Amino acid sequence: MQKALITGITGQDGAYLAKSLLEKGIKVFGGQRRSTTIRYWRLDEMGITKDIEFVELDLLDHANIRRAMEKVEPDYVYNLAAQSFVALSFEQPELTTLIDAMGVLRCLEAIKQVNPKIKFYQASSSEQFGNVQEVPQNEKTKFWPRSPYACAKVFGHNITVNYRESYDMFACCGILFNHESPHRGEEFVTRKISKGIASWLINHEPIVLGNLEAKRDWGHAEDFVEGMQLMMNHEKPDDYVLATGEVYSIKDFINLALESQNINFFWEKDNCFSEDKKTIITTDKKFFRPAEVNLLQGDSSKAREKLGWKPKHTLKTLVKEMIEKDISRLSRI
Ligand code: NDP
Ligand code: GDR
Repeated sequence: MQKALITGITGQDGAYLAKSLLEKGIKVFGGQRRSTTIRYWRLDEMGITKDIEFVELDLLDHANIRRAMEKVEPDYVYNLAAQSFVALSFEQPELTTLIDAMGVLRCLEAIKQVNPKIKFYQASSSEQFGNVQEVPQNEKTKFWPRSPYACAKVFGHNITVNYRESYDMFACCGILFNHESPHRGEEFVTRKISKGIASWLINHEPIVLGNLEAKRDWGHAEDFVEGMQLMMNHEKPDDYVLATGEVYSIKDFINLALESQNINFFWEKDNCFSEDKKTIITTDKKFFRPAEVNLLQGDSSKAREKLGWKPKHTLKTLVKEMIEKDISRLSRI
């Protein structure tokens, strides 16, 4: 039986990837860091917590990572763990760098020492393109990171390529554009909107956001974890962009979300109201970032041609799925 070790098992992608690997008959080991309350809500909702073998794994501790590799003896390591919230990286730049940059190096070193034949996936990000140098962005587009998070991810990306070239390791980077789901963390804008609207339907509390003009290329996490596996099962390790190629603003996302629930609304600048003039969306400067990434649009031709990857979900169905899940969660409280 093949064995996969997933760092970041308690996160959005960790949960979707674990589910998909288990369905393919792969034994899943979930790396989790010590916490007073381990967050299994995603794995529990998917009904897979009991099928995963958990191992202590903190990206801040090299010896701990090495022990996890020795204990599990994995065929695949998917490094999904990160301080993944861009806004927080401006408040905790050093911690973000220790986890998101040095953590990758620690994983690669541990693999090199324990068994260099272990295949390694690094969760690179479209944030690395930041102040985009061309539209759309592909694997050859120059990086221009705009946050401590993105700077750390650029290091993680480059060191993965370097270990592949230096030590002939099977190490690949998936440069993934934003992907969302009903299991997205609540701090990210799409989930803030879906949960916010589900609550607004009950209590009419306005949702307070930041920059509504930023544009993103949003896909569904379920599609993206399939792409990760295609990279790991390809004959040659390489780096690939995964993206839908379609771009929407935060305002567009809100419009789709409200339309999916048949809510009549209108905008006055950055404020959105229901037809009976109740505020649905408003903004506050505190949610703006010191440096913004205004536009991301991915060109995933390479993954489509070489891996046969293609997203199945549309943004419209994703938005509907997210809101409906949040409504059903609230109705159970
Ligand atoms: P999440 O924020 O949902 O999950 C992050 C995971 O990392 C959690 O399981 C968290 O554990 C874990 N983690 C954080 N710090 C450490 C640490 N020091 N040691 C071990 N584990 C740690 O992220 P996503 O699932 O959305 O993203 C997965 C990866 O893909 C991340 O690396 C992210 O940066 C990257 N990415 C994500 C994209 C997206 O749109 N979702 C796009 C491009 C890249 P805990 O539960 O303890 O907090
Ligand atoms: P992002 O996702 O920074 O793209 O990183 P996020 O959802 O946090 O922000 C997207 C855009 O929305 C704007 N925005 C707000 N964002 C948040 N979180 N909260 C708000 O209230 C708000 N209002 C407006 C932001 O300014 C930004 O422009 C995600 C993460 O998953 C990263 O780990 C990953 O690498 C990238 O996607 C690709």
